[in-house]
Amino acid sequence: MALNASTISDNELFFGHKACAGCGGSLAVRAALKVLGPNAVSALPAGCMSAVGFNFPQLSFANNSMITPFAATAAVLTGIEAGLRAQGKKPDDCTVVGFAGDGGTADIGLQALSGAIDRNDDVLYICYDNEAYMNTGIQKSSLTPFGAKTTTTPAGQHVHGCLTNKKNLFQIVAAHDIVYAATASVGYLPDFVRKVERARDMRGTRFIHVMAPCPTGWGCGVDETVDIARDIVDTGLWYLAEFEGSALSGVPGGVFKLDRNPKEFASVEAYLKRQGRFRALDEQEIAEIEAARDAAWETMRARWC
Ligand SMILES: Cc1ncc(C[n+]2csc(CCOP(=O)(O)OP(=O)(O)O)c2C)c(N)n1
Repeated sequence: MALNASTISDNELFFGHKACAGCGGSLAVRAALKVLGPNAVSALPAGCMSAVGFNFPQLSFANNSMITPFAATAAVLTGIEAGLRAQGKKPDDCTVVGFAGDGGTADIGLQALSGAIDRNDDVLYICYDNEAYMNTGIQKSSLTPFGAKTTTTPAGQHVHGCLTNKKNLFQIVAAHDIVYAATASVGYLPDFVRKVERARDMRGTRFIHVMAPCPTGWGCGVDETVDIARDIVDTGLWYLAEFEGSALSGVPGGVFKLDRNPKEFASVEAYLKRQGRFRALDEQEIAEIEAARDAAWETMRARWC
């Protein structure tokens, strides 16, 4: 019998998704949608989450959701929000939310995101960061960290993976004086859930940048996702923070806050060594990564604490 929407019941439609085992991105999307509920309207650009979530008849989104052009996540969110407003829907009842990868956010989608923040459109934008263009086979994005091997930053005898540093997306977004921005990690899920709840209950543009490991691209075990997502925070290579813009904090330029300020960091070397993508790094490069971490924390502690 041919499969189409009229021959399939609602229950049969929601079979789950097609993500790789251990996918951190799908964990982030699932947790966020549990907070936002069935009335949320979501938009996803080309990337893993749209590729694995919309395989008819195995659709995994139980809320209204659509795929956007790669560069247009935030612009489509703007349109959805205007449409819901025209229909008389109350923003408190249905969050308009985007889920885009690091490539779709920090590279190709950045100008659309910047425009939405500038207009202060009433939307929530969640970037799940797996540190590369994973859906097309692990190419470097501007959020790929120094030293990571990808198909476009190979590791060989002379060059050991990615030569550039991770772009500071959180601070780029905060520099817009956005209402609310936060960083998070699927390794600290209650913290992420709390931030989604906070963002849900605010109006204007809100942004959450959540670290979401990808075992396929990172070269780690499929049962290590959550542990590695904790480890990256514990090593200080990622951080949990919030920014409240001037509209929320009343302070010109806004206020940054560190949600976790570890007295001691976990071993960077151990974190790097458990992932195949960093296998080629030598001692000096590992020391450089540690030094960059220390410099970043010195600045954050001096300015935000
Ligand atoms: C304009 C355009 N360029 C390139 C592509 C091909 N493409 C589809 S998904 C993807 C990778 C997306 O990477 P990211 O945004 O980091 O999300 P992830 O796949 O890691 O979830 C690319 C390059 C496209 N769909 N549209």
